Amino acid sequence: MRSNITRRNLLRGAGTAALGVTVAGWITSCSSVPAGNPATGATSNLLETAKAQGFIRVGIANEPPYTQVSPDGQVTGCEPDVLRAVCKRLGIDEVQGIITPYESMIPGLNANRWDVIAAGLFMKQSRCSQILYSEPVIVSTESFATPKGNPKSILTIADIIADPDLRIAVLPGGFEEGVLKAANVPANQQVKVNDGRSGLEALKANRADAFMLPTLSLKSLAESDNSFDITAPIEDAPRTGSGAAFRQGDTSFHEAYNKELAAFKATPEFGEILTKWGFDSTVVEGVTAEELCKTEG
Ligand code: 6CS
Repeated sequence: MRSNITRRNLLRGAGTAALGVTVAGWITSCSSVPAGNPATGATSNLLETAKAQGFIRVGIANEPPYTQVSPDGQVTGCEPDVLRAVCKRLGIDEVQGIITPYESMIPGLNANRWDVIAAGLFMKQSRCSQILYSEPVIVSTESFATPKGNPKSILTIADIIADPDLRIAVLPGGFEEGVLKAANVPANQQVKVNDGRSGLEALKANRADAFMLPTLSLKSLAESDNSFDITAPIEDAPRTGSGAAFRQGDTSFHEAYNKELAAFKATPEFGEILTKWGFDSTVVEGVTAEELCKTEG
């Protein structure tokens, strides 16, 4: 499926700290959607504004298969493809992708740098208390990447806790970091890496003994790098999933989106998108955001 996001629609947000470093050639007008404010009760009309301007801005990561940006700037991946399909049903023709680290996604959303997150930002208590998640689109698992043969036999979080000499690479502010923190894995056993490729580099350079990332993300990395093994899904990592995420003041958009998402899930296209990106669309059936928002961390 070719996205209708053209090269000009991809911006690179370097995170709220750097405030909007954008990549020349992909700059396009940013929407000026007034954010709602749950504290004052002010609500925005994101839906009408986005329909009127013809686009909505989405925070993404570029971590296939959840989000993928091709060399010519095409923004796809499981979550943006579902977002695009549901937004079209809402009368919003285009989504503009803004690449940003996971740790910046919620601050950037609440700073009105983008209007929605569709990046596989997994649901958990600390996130669900800050933003409004749609009902889940995917439920997925976590694995470890290890050197070939998994020489340190790292299969579970418990294995890491049992050996203080083990070092685990994780993304800063990522779901995996939260899992290690909830399991009381000491900070000195955690090696912070910026993305999938730098996690694999940490393994190769022997700066980490394993790298924790979603199973399907590691499988995507393995398509172009055969230097590592991938464990089975980590048994003592919590199950969770993701969907689109909105500002708490955008309640009317959130409601309209969920209604259209439920209708879209009943169409063959939903399953086609998930299958294309390697997800099993049946796994999310019957799973709710309320349930996944109980995930610790
Ligand atoms: O929710 C997160 O923070 C994690 N989600 C994905 C798709 N990859 C890594 C990230 O830490």
